[in-house]
Amino acid sequence: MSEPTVAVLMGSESDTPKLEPAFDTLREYAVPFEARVLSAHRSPDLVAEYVKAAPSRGTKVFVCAAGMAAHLAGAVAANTHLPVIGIPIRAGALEGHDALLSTVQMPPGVPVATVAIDGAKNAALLAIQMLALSDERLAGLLQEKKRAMAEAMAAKPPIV
Ligand code: RP5
Repeated sequence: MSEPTVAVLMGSESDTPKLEPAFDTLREYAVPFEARVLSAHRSPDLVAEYVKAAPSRGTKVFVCAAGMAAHLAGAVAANTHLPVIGIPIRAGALEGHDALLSTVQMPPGVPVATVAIDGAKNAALLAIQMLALSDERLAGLLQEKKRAMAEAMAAKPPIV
């Protein structure tokens, strides 16, 4: 099995359905990944251990999803020089607004590139765009997709 170039981490099993679009997108581009449940609050030592070992396993980008007082992406970013993309998950009484603010408002020095609430597909695409900086196959595929998107829009008939 190939090494996981992208590590997709989530705070709870209950987040899994929200991450399906990320899994589908990474598969579509044939990017090797693994997905793990690791909680910044429930298993902080495991998070640090996993993140520190990840570069030696071939990981280049982290995608981290969590809901409520989400701090998984921040906790991961605290332990690595690799890029971290955060997905705030819609969950609990505040329906993702809490997770959005916890994920996006990182203090200076420890960035987390935050996508929309439940924005798993864009998180995967952003990870692929980062990898494409040094991967011509991925760069070519991304360009093809952009062209196809523009063509599909141009082919739409007028509404009225
Ligand atoms: C967060 O709390 C998880 O990422 C999840 O979105 C939320 C609820 O977790 P569970 O109580 O369903 O495990 O840590």
